[in-house]
Amino acid sequence: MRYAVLVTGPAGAGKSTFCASLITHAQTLGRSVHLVNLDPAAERFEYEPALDIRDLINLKDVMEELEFGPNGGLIYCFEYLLNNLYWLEDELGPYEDDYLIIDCPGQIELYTHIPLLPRLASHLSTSLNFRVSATYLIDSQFMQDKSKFFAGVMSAMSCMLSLGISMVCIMSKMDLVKDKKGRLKKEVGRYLDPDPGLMWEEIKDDSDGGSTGNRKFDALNRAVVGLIEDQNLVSFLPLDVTSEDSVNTILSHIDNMMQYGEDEEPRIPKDMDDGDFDAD
Ligand SMILES: Nc1nc2c(ncn2[C@@H]2O[C@H](COP(=O)(O)OP(=O)(O)OP(=O)(O)O)[C@@H](O)[C@H]2O)c(=O)[nH]1
Ligand SMILES: [Mg+2]
Repeated sequence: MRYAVLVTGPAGAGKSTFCASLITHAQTLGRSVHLVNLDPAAERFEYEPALDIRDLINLKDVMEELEFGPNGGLIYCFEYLLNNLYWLEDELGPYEDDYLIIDCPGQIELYTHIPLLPRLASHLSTSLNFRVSATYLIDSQFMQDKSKFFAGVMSAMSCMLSLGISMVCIMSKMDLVKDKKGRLKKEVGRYLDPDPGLMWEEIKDDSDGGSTGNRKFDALNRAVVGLIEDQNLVSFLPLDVTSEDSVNTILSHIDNMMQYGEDEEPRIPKDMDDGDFDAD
């Protein structure tokens, strides 16, 4: 069985740093994982990618030759990749029984405007037989008030719905939001496993106290909270790349999501194993 984790999130959220720390950690566990770079604008990596979109197409060349800007160039690179999927298949050929960590670009255009990454995820799972999952990283420094929290959750949800695969949400750079005693700052901790309903009440109270014009957003805010609750996408795993435990917890969640290793050892259902199941 082959596994692939798409590491997504806005520009600068810490995706490449997280990929490197996952690889370091997997190596200490004696596991074989490979880095795949899908960012044609990437500069350098802590680990050499086993597969790199820059070997197929280079953003700088596209921008120069076709006179595209950076975002148009990026879309062109992805369309080129999707039109040349044989390259991906050839490159992935030797990686049987493997675990790929795929560093993705952050531009939302690739997810929602033109669903290029969703098409790639679907190709990996249906044609190339991978079990595919995703992580979505949000920088903890941007999660310090309610409106940014809602904006962040909406962007994560948009990514999850467009990819159509299981996803864990991660709040990155937690080492930067600790106080001098190493404790997590209260306002950030609150957003890790929040109650959107309670936040809605607070937003409502804020707008009642402030300009009455904001009241017209009550129904919209309530609908957004309802959506977030329905999708069950309200908790974030904290990522502190300086802590092995933190990286380990996240890797276990990802493994669990893809049922990593479960095919190798068939499991006996718990209730048949604990003795209170009588065959007679
Ligand atoms: N303190 C701290 N800094 C971090 C952490 N993760 C990333 N950074 C810093 O944040 C910046 C962006 O990190 P990257 O890993 O390049 O982020 P990215 O999401 O790959 O960025 P793009 O590829 O440009 O979208 C770099 O300067 C990193 O050193 C972290 O966990 N803690
Ligand atoms: Mg990066």
